Amino acid sequence: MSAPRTRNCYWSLNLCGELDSRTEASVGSFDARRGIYAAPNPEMQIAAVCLVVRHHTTSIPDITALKFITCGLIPPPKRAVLAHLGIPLTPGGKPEPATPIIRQAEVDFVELVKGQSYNTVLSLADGAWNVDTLDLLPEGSQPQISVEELVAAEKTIKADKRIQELAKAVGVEPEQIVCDGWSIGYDDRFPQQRRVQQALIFARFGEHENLYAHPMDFIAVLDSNAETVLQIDFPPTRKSTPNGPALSVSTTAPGALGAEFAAANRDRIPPPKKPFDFLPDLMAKSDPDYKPREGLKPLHVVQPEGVIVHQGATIYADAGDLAAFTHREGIALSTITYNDNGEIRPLFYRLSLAEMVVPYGAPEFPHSRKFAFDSGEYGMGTMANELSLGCDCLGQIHYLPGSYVANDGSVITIKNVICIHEEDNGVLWKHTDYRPGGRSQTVRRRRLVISMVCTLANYEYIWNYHFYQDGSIELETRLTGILQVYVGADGEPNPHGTYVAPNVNAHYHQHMFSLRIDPMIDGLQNSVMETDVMRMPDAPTGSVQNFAGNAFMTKDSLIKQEGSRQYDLSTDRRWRIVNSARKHYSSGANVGYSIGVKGGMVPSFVREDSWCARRSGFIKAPLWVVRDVEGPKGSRMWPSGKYVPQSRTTPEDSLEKWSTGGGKVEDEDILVYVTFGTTHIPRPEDWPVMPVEHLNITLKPQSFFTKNPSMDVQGSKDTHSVAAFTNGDAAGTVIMSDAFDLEALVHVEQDFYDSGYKDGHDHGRIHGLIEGRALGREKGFEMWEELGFYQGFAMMWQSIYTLQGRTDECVVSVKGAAPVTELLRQPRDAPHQAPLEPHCAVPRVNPSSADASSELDIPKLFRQIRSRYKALCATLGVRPSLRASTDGEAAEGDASPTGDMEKSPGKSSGGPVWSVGDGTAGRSRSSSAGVEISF
Ligand SMILES: [Cu+2]
Repeated sequence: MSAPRTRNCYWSLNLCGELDSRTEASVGSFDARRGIYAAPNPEMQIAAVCLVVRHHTTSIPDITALKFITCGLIPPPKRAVLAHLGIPLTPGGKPEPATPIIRQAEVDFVELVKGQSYNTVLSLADGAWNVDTLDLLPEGSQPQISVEELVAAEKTIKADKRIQELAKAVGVEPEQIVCDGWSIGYDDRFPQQRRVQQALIFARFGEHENLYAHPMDFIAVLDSNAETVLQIDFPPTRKSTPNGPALSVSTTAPGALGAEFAAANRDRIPPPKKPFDFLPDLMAKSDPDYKPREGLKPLHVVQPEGVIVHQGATIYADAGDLAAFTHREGIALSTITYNDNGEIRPLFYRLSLAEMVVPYGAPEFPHSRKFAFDSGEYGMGTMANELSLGCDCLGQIHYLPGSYVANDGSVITIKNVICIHEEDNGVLWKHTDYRPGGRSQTVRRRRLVISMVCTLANYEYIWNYHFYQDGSIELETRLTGILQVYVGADGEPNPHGTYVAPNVNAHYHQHMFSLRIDPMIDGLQNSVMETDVMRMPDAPTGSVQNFAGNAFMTKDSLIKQEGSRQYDLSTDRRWRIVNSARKHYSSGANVGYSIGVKGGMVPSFVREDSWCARRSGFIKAPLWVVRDVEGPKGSRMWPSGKYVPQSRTTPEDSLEKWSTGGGKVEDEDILVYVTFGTTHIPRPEDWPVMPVEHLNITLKPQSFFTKNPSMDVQGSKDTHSVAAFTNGDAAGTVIMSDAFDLEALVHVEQDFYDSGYKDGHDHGRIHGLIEGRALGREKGFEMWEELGFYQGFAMMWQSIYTLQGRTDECVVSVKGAAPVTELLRQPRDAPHQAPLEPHCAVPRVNPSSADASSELDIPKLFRQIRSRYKALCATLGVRPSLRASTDGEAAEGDASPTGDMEKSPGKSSGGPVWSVGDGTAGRSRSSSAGVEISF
């Protein structure tokens, strides 16, 4: 049955659950549709299945006391599911006709009396479950460790008398003992048939306080079925020696079973007492310096018109089978398709986190057995949190529940285990035509998020599957929580860890994940292409083929046989899943999806034959390609085998063994496993709770769509976005707008720049004006001082002439000189040439501001005035005394204050001036410019 699809329905996927399938949920435009495994709700199904198993086993003498470990759905055959959903197997082909799907469940349980483990498969017929098979698991196979077993470990440890004595000896009371149950890792001192855990022990000195701040100096091993302590191991310590740190024991190999503390050859180490809380009320009590950070304003995610459909064209989640949850993988996404302009194109049959391991780097026993397979040994789903609206998830959220089986066969349901919502993720694409008047287009990136948060004792993993409008998918893994720590003695050297706090040793470790990709790129027959980017071979710089030496190219190699591939940084190696049955209309390449691994590529640092790598072969390579093989209990699934706890070698049914099968993987129904991770060298800043770390693996269309499939996404202008800052209040402080939101925050840097620029400009202008005015005043003083001298000179001679009654006497000493009276007369008809009445010609205001178009030439005016003065002096027979300068230059009559100003702005190289601004202006005139007037 195909989902109804409109043009605003793009992504389609099923969240394939344990036993449930048809939750009729509808939030916003999530379109619920009847699932493929039609069955009632999971709680009823898990309980019903376990009841049938219990009844069935009553007649079997070897089975008396049951401990249920897992109960889940066996994935139906792939082709039947695709036929049922109307998804074609070939590019543009027709789906196969639907056939009935028989739902099957499987249960793993432990028989407590004999300590044996069983697997049973049941089928649903006419609404009733019937047992099909019941198999005793091979000796030593252990189903995953249940939540109840982890919790029970603490009870067992606390109750143990010897542990109580050991704790007491370092000041810890019995009720203060706490512990984390852990998978044993690798410890061949215990038979595999015995169901064991190790227990990492801490002290807790107050309710809810951070117990990891107080690690104890011994580690126990317990029997999970008998609930008794089997062994207490005492890690050795290190001492500094001239040859480097030396252990207190002779070897990093395991000690003898039952060995006493003395064998560790060291002193007891009391747990550090200093509290390192993470709950605010406890921090307020325990840390005198603690003060809640202030100033954060509310940030709301508002989706007034609901979710998913945005302006008629964005992403769309068809969450039909809404159980969404498996006890082992947590989120499992199935049958992901993309509606490419009406053609439903299959992409991925199933995506999930199939396995992970966390190897620690300290070699001394028992730290060396510390490497947990958090997915395969505990179950990522069973470790999941119940999420909290408004804390874990913002906006309009659709939650899905998840259920798993309890030891007694009842059901444990986590109500809000999977969160589905939309997020803005910045810009999807943008271009601006930079030319004047050019237009720009910005489209926001909206993503659909399907997420889950899991707590693995001290640590947290956040799993976010992102679906984008450009056809790409991303698995983002976020790591947070509290570091796994052990106690360090005072001054103990620490070559394999970091003291994140005094005596709190966080060992180096890696987080290695295996993403299982079951691809169906335009159909089931797919291949994996490896691409290396390289310099053009045999073409040195200067050669005919590559004269400039710049040429580089790609080399494609098809992976033809099952196996693994290593990453190669030198060739920027990449992989893509392709379908050779369809080519891109333009690039000519096979349609495909590339696997972006750069957000999580990491080499493994444990040795290939280490305890850890023997069990976790998947960490040996970043990429694995194998055939999918469907058996009676489903496809190839688990990289480290189905039964992971206490395994010691590479299981037959595991990725490493499949990859050596030599099967053809060209144009086949294949599986791709991607190993990604991070190396965690702890920082003190990771303590007491680690800020989140991100790893991102992407699946991106490559030659799959004709062009960017998100060109149809509309640009939008968010009306809730406002400027982050206003002009400021009266006190000059910046005020944050009440309507502050994300958009404003995004622009905050530009806003700061703009306001900084404006402030700087305004301030600079004020200083420029002050300086300019001072300079102008100085220069103006010089000019008017000179002019005043000439004017005074003229007025004096005019008075003398008037007194003596001379009118047109001409004492000609300079050829062509005009009569004195004429020289002295103010030529009102030509004010610009008025020589000795300068106030008529020389402007008293800044001509540039009075009249920008003024053609006034002050230097020219000064030259004219000086000429007339010299002519007058010649006529009168007196020696001219030019005021512009006292040196010889002045005699030339060319030096002018304004001329100087033009030549060297800012320098006062003209004649001496009275100082300005000192209150003595006009009175302390320099005497150097001697005035000699002779009659
Ligand atoms: Cu870590």
